[in-house]
Amino acid sequence: MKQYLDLCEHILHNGTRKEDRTGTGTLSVFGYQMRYNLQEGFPLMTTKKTAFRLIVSELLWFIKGDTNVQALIAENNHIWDEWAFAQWAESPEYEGPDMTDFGRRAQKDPEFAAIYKEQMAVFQEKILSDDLFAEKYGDLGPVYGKQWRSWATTTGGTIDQLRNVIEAIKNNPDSRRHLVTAWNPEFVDDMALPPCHTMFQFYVADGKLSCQLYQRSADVFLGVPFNIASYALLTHLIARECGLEVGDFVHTTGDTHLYTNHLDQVKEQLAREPKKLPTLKINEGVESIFDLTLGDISIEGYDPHPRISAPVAV
Ligand code: UFP
Repeated sequence: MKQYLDLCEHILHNGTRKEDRTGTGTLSVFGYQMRYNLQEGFPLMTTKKTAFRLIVSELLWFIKGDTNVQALIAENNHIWDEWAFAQWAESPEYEGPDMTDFGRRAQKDPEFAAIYKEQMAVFQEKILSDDLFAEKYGDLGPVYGKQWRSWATTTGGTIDQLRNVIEAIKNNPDSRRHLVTAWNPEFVDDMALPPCHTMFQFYVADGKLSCQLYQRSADVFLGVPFNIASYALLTHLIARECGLEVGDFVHTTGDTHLYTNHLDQVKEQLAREPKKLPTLKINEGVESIFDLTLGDISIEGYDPHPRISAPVAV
């Protein structure tokens, strides 16, 4: 994962101080590209432990076209909880303590953090036990799953971009139109978070499938390790579906930033020696990408340096 460490170095040396939506402050560069040859191993961070299980669970959730956090919470995956929680905390139905600006306040005020944690536990329990509640507050709007699998058309129909791209790769591999886009301008304002990974394209050459992602906004310390592994996994899954080997994952990023409260953690990571990349294992008994579940995908030979924690900018 030298490419990733080079990116961190590049931002530390060349990044411009830039304010951002979260009020945290960043060091940022605009426009960067990394390339991972997926034949050389699975690109999961070895210089810090990264939760592969969460990456698999989220990707399969996108692939199924789901946009409700209920299924994620049921798999003990909490990466989208805050966005759904906000919908409940801001609704007239919410009767607990004031949760205004809960993300930032919880980071600064331990007393509030404990109250927030309690309310979040109540929320998670309600999402799991009450389907009507989950329908109302667990849905994140027309986020990735919706755009990938059922993009709404002007004539009242839907487009299954993912299924279509798989068919196109199988039937017309040389096409230069193997694209899936999550950035739907009509609905961006209805989404809990406008898509960060906005568009991806597949490319077939020499029997190998490559994928390039355009990511408009990239939190290099916390988000990017997940994003790389997620799209590497997607490339493996689509290649398998289409009877192809894997080629490269090309990661192109727009506003590419390190939050200023992640700099010590980045330096700690940079001081570590990368290890051998792990390998991906997929249950051969399941044929279709649409039938895979969490237990069907695993990683072997993953022996990373320990986790490095850092505050999430919200
Ligand atoms: N972010 C990522 N990758 C993701 C994701 C979010 O890096 O997959 F969902 C980061 C980028 C940015 C923030 O720091 O989350 C989103 O904020 P904004 O919408 O203001 O770009």
